[in-house]
Amino acid sequence: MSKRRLTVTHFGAFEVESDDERVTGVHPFAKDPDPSPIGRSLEANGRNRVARPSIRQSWLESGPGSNNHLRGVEPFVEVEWDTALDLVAMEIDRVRSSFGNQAMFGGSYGWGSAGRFHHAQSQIHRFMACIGGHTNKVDTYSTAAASTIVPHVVGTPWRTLQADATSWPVIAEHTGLVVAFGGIPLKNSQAQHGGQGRHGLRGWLERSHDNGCRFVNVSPVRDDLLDTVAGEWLAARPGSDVAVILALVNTLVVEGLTDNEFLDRYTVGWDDLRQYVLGESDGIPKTPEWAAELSELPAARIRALAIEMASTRTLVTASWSLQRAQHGEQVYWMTMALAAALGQIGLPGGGFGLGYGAIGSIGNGVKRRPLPALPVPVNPIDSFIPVARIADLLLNPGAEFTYDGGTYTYPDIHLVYWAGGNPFHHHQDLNRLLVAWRRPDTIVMNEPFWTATAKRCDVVFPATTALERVDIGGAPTDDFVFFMPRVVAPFGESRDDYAVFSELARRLGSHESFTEGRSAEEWVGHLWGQFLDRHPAYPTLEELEASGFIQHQETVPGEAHNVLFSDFRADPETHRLPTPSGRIELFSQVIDSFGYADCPGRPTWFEPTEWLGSPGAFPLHLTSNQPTTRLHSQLDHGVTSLEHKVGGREQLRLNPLDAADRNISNGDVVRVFNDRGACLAGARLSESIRPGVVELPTGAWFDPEDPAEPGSLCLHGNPNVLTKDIGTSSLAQGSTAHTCMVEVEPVTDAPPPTAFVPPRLISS
Ligand SMILES: Nc1nc2c(c(=O)[nH]1)N[C@H]1C(S)=C(S)[C@@H](COP(=O)(O)OP(=O)(O)OC[C@H]3O[C@@H](n4cnc5c(=O)[nH]c(N)nc54)[C@H](O)[C@@H]3O)O[C@H]1N2
Ligand SMILES: Nc1nc2c(c(=O)[nH]1)N[C@H]1C(S)=C(S)[C@@H](COP(=O)(O)OP(=O)(O)OC[C@H]3O[C@@H](n4cnc5c(=O)[nH]c(N)nc54)[C@H](O)[C@@H]3O)O[C@H]1N2
Ligand SMILES: [Mo]
Repeated sequence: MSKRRLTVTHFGAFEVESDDERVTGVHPFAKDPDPSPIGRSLEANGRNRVARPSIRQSWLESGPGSNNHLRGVEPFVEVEWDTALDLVAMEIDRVRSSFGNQAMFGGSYGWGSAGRFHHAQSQIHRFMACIGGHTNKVDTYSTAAASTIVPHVVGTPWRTLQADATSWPVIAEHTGLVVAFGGIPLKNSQAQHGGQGRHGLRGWLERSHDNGCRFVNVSPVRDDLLDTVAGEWLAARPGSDVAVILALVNTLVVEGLTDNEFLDRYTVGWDDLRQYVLGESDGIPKTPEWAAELSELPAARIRALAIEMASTRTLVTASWSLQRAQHGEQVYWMTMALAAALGQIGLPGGGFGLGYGAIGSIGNGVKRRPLPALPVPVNPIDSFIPVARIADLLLNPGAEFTYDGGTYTYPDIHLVYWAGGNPFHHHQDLNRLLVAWRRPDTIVMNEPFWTATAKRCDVVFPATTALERVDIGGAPTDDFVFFMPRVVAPFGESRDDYAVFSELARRLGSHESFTEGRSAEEWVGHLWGQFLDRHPAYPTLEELEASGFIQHQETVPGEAHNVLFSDFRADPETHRLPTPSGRIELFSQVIDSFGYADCPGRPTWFEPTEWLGSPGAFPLHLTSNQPTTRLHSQLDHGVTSLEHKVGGREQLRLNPLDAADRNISNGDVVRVFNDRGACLAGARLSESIRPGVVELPTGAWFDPEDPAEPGSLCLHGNPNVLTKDIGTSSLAQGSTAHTCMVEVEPVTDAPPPTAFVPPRLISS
C-alpha cells in the first residue's frame, strides 16, 4: 500500500509517495504555482547509498595517516557501527590531546538538507563546540565578497539586506526599467535554503512586464532572463561589469544627470568617486568608449542606457555570480554607487537589489523570522578560515592570511570532519584540493551517498536523508512551515547525524552537553515547544503533523510592500545607516585603512588576471553557473539531472560560431581544458550563449579517469577541475569560480563516465 506524505526540500515542497521502503512517486505541493522539476529526482533517494560504516583499508589496518595518497583509490572495509565509532572517537581524542582542538577542521561547508533540527552543519558545529572546539569557517561560497563588502558600504548585515529587498509587488507597480547584471535567472529561484512553499518569480517577472516594466539582461547567457518578458540582451564580456557600471556613472556625470541632492545628503565619498570616474585621479576617464573596449558593448548603447536609467524609475540588480569572481567586492560596491548616483534609493521600485533570482525568496516580501533551530554553542576555539580557503589551510599550515582588516594564521590540521557538504563538488581547482587532501591524518564524513568526497575519506558514516526522519522544515524568509514526516525507512544501516554525534560525544565524555538528555524526536518537540512559547498563535506539533504545513499569518507574498531603505530616505538622521558616517559610503575610510592594493577605499576597476580581454592560451571564458536540473551535486543521479546530460556527461553549451571554429557538432563529446585540469562534457550548440563563452554548470559528480593521479581527466564534466583557487581579494577571500578561461576540442573514443560507480567494498 503506497502512502502520500507532504515534505519540504530546498527546492520546494512535494507530496512523496512511498511503500515505506522506497519512494514510488513525487507530486507537487498544491499551493505551489510553479513547482520545481527537480522534485522528480527524489525517487533516487535509495540509489548510490552508503549502506554501512566504511573505513579505508590502510587507515583501518595501519592507522591514521597511512597511505593518504590512496584516499579515493583503495577499497573500504565495511565494519560494525561500534567499531567505527570507537575508532573515530579515539582518533578525535588523540588529535585534540596531542595537537589541540584547533587541529580539527569542522567548518564543514555545504547545503545538506532542509530540516530545522537535522541540519547537518548545525549538528557538526554543535558537536565540535561540545567536545572543546575546532577550526571553523566564516562566510559562504555563495556570497563571501557580498557579505563582507556590503556592511562597509551600507552598514546593513548582508542577510538583512536580502530579506529587506524591495518586494515584487512594488517593482511590478512602480519600476519602469530593471537593469539586471547577471540577469534574474528563473532556474536559480527554484532553490531556497531551508525550503520554499511557493515558487513565485515567474509570475512576478511576467506581471512586471505586463505592467510595462522593461528588462535589460547584461549577461553572457540570454536565458538568464525569462524569454516571455522579452528583455533586451546585452552580452557583455564576463568580468567587465564594473567597467560598464563606471561608464554608466560617467555618462550621468557628463550629462548632468546625477542626483546631487541625494549624493550630498545620503552618501560620503562622492567627490573621490566622481574624480575617478572622470579620470581626474588616474588620467583614465571611464567613458562609454573606454568601457566598450573592455566589455564589447557598443559605447552608444551604454550612453543611451544611462540616460534612460535617469529618466525613469530604475532598479539596478546584480546576481550573486558577479561577486564569485576575482575582485567580486568591486561590482557590488559599484552597483550601489550607480544606484546612489541615480538618487532613487529608498523610492518605490528604484535603487538597487542584489540577488533577485539567486534564490526564491529575494523580493518575496516575507520578513525574516526566527524559526526553531538546533542551538549551536559558541566555538571555544577562535581559529577560522574564510570558507573558500580550505586548500590553502591544508597546504600551508603556519602561513598568514588577511581577512576584512585582520591578519591571521592557518593552523596545522590533523583531522577533518565533514557533514552536509561536498568539497569535491564545490571547491575550485579540485586537482589542487586532491593534493591538499593528502595532508591530514584523518578525514571523517557523514554522508548518505557515495559522492566524490565520501569516496575520498578514511571513515564514512552512512547518514539518513531527510525523507528518513522526522523534522520541521522551512526557511526564515518563506511564508510556510512544514512538518517533515518519515517517508521511507532509513537505508541500510544509516543513522541520523544526530545519532552519530551523540554516540561519538558519549565516547568523548560530552554526551550530556551534546544531547541534553533528549532523543531526536524529543528535540524536535522541544524546539517547536520553545517556538510556541514565543509565538502562541501557531498550532501544536501534533496539529502541524496532521495538517502538514502552516502558512504564516503576518506576511503573504503579493501583499508585501517593502521598499529597501525607505526609512533612511525619509529621515537619514533618525534612521542613520550603521556605517561609520551613518550614510552610504562611496569612499570607506575603514577599508582604505586596511591598505589593500586589491581592495582600496573606493570602488575600482581591476582587469581580471584571466578573461576575454587578454585571452592567452585558453581563448574561451567558462561560466560554471548553478545547474537547472539539480541542487549543486545533489540528486545528480536523479532523473531530472540524468535526462539533461548528453551521452551521460554534463552538458556544455557553446555558441555555434565557436563550435564551427573547432569542428564541434551538437552532441559531440568534447574535452574542456586549461593549465589546471581537463574534463569531458557533451556539446550543446546554442545561440543563447555569447560567442567566446562556454557554459558548464556545477554539480556533475567528479570522476577522474585515474583517481590515483591529481590532474587526471574528469570523465563526467565537473567544472571545478578547471576553475581557479584564489580569493576575491585580501578583504573577503571569497571564491572566484567565475574567473576562468578554457579551450574546448572534440574527442573521439572517450571512456564512459564512472561517477556513479560505488567504491570497492570489503565486508569485515
Ligand atoms: N565552479 C563553481 N563552483 C561552485 C559554485 C559556482 O558557482 N561555480 N558555487 C558554489 C556555491 S554558491 C555553493 S553554495 C557550493 C555548494 O556546495 P555544497 O553545498 O557542498 O553542495 P551539495 O551538492 O548541496 O552538497 C551537500 C551534500 O550534503 C549531503 N547531505 C544531504 N543531506 C544530508 C544530511 O542530512 N546529512 C549529511 N551528513 N549529509 C547530507 C548531500 O548528499 C551532498 O553530498 O558550491 C560552490 N561551488
Ligand atoms: N536550480 C538551482 N538553483 C540554485 C542552486 C542550484 O544548485 N540549483 N544553487 C543556489 C545557490 S547555493 C546559490 S549561491 C545561488 C547562486 O545564484 P547566482 O550566483 O546568481 O547563480 P549563477 O547561476 O552562478 O549565475 C547567474 C548567471 O550569472 C551569469 N554570469 C556569470 N558570470 C558573469 C559576469 O561576469 N557578468 C555577468 N553580467 N553575468 C555573469 C551567468 O550567465 C549565470 O547564469 O543559486 C541558488 N539556486
Ligand atoms: Mo551558494
